Amino acid sequence: MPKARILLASLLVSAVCAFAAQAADLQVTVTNLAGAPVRDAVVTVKPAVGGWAVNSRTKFSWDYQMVQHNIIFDPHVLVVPTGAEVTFPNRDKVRHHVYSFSPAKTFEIKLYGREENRKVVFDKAGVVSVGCNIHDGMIAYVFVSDTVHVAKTGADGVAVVRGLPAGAARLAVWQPKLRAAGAEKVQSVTLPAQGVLRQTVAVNIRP
Ligand SMILES: [Cu+2]
Repeated sequence: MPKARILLASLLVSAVCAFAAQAADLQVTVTNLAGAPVRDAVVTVKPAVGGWAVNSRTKFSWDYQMVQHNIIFDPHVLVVPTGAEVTFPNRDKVRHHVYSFSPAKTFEIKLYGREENRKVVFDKAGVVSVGCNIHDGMIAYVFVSDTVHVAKTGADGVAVVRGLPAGAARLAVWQPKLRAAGAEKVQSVTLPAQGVLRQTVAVNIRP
């Protein structure tokens, strides 16, 4: 290999390494207007340059599962990558009839009983509202994400999105009770080359 090409190759390697090393984490605290933490808010970050879309090898670290127990769906908000297969196990003694009319995924799992498991593939990005035909109070959401840069807030209102490239990005916070178009609040953010950027987003939440 000519020397110039070796040099170019090693420069490329170091450029890739530098890119990999230069990644920041974004820690978002979501609160309501009174400053109290908001759980089940989904934080999505879309960098203007770079970032990763989900693909068939994407695997989030949690189960793609929405359990029914005590006549509720658990979790209330489930985040999955586009294309994920979600199971809906029934752990109740009563039967449920799970459905959605959402454009991102319209489906119906007809009456099924205890310890029975059903699967649905979520092939389109978007928010899918899930209900039960028998129990009106049962409601949950499958947030189908086309980006890997996504996280959900816990009871402390905190979500951390890791491994983000430096520069301008679009930060979106979605929560089912958020008072805004699409139940989403969007703002721009500038990510550092490394370290943790902490951001608080206050949202108007319906009681
Ligand atoms: Cu039910």
